[in-house]
Amino acid sequence: MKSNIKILLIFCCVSIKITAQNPIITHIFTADPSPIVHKGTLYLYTGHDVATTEDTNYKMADWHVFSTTNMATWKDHGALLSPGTFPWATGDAYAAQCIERNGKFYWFVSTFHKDDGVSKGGAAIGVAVSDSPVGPFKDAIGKALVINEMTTDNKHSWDDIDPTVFVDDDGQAYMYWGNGSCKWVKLKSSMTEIDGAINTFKPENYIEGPWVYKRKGIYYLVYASRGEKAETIEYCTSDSPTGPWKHQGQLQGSVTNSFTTHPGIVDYKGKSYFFYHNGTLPTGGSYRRAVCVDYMYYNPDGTIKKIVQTTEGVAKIK
Ligand code: FUB
Repeated sequence: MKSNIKILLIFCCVSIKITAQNPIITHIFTADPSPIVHKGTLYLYTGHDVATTEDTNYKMADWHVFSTTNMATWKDHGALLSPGTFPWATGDAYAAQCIERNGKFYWFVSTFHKDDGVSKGGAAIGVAVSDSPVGPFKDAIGKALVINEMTTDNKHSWDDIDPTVFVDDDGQAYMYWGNGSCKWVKLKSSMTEIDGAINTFKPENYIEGPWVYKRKGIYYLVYASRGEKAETIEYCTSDSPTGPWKHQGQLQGSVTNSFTTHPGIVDYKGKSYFFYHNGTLPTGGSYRRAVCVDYMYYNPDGTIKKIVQTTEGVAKIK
């Protein structure tokens, strides 16, 4: 009897200590994580690296959706969107973010435009829409929301990437994006039309991958920044979604074996989580990346403690 209790106690301790592992997705190469919580489930939208070990640039076939309710086991809902969904696109499937508004799910993606009568090509932003977080998704507009010709502050053709969309408490939606500079614009409530002029600014050390959100009255702009050898993550805060933004310094150092890293932030079941990618899967690298998650901790004044990257990941929750 006594030994049964001992076994039970050991079992309880082991199960309490169970953690997931980093990377969290291991059966395919994933990048550019974007989490949302809907009806008690955390949905994670990612890109999908399909470059070979010999390739020297990104090859990104499609976007996947994963879900979890315990932060340890992840269901792959498959490649629910690809550049092929957008008749105007040529690929690849660069960073994207899906958000819910009024029961519809809007998946803002960055990909590349065909050289046609509308654009001469280059990176562009599109929107897909669905009634469910796991699709089916269709092109919401039938054309790109942003094309390369709409922003001219950078000369390179891939500056219109990495959309992040945030809806403020008053219902006003904002989209931020950009490589080389951060751009923002208001969106109409349809979520598929731009409202007014595009604005451009350069947060300190900014490269790409903005992620904007509001928490306890503070607006946060988190982004991939210029590190010594590879990208790092820095962030700014503001009391307005339109700035001015106060630089708050580095949030995460470079990641292992990948030049890029990319922030995705969410609160779920009482804890704050920071998603990113690295290149640590076997045969991984800068073009064969893998999504990870670690805890994120706020100070009482709303500033964020530096992210500690771990291989054990976060604890399993109920
Ligand atoms: O995944 C392709 C590009 O690499 C993304 O758009 C950037 O944020 C960087 O992660």
